[in-house]
Amino acid sequence: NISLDFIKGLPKAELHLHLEGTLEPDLKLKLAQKNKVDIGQETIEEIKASYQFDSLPSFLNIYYPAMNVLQEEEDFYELAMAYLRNAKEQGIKHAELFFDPQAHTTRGVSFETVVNGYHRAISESEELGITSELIMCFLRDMSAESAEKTLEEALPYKDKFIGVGLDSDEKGNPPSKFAHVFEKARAAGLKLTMHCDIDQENSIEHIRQVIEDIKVDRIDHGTNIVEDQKLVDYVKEHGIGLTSCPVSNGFVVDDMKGKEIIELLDQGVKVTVNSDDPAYFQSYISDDLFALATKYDMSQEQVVQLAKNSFEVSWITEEEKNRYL
Ligand code: ES4
Ligand code: ZN
Repeated sequence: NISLDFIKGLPKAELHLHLEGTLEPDLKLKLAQKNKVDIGQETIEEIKASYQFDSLPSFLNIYYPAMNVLQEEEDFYELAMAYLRNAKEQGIKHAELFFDPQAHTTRGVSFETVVNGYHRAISESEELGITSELIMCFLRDMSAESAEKTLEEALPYKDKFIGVGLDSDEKGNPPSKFAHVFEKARAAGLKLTMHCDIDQENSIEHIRQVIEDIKVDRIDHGTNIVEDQKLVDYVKEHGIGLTSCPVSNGFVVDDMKGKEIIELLDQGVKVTVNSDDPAYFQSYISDDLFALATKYDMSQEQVVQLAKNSFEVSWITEEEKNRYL
């Protein structure tokens, strides 16, 4: 049997984590008081009780309004630093972290405030023994024009992030809607990844688009790919990684999708385990690995392979990978 301590001790990379999803109730309360933002709750217990949902839309309806407490550069810095300190305890050696600029610019916080705060934190992470990078996500339930505007605004800061991603509500918002802005991001030298959420409408068609049309470097979630062997063979041959989030899956579709994760692992696909929004799902990366390993009675070799995969499909250099593999 695998212990949580064994899992915490395994060197890991976190590749699917939304920085805004690391907002713990205590920091939310502190920032609300500092910035004089009325969040509708007055104690940590009340905030904890408010973090309740049973589907993706019900989650997103709590998640985005919570961000109102993030106002100043220092707030973004503090949020990311709190995550990085926790990451060290989880045995994370490298982290590629999503952030959602549109969730802030649409409520009057400047892009510069967001990116400078987050970037200051990640540039200090090496003092904790962790390397880290930022990935800028577009909100797919906003327009393609808004994504284009966001990219344009972000390009002067492109040395501060390594790639672009796509998150928020997938229903009715296929990857193809963002093909042009992703093409521009690639031309600017950025890496590409997109969410293909669990059990979405048109799931296989969306996965096909991200692979064949957008030509992403990685896929976030995407485990429905097991339904199409040709696509499985393609990601396997091209070393395209899948970033799975079992505890998050458990919340949004009531199934960790362990069967699919293990099936892909057994086929040699570079699938990884990650935490998604740990403050909301109350599970940091080692908890995700432990929950999965325990529920599906995984072998030590399988768990070690998941951890190795996380470095293999990360965007660190080959030389850095050799330190971990
Ligand atoms: C997310 Cl769980 C989930 N799904 C889609 N977008 C997201 N952004 C943050 N968490
Ligand atoms: Zn996600």
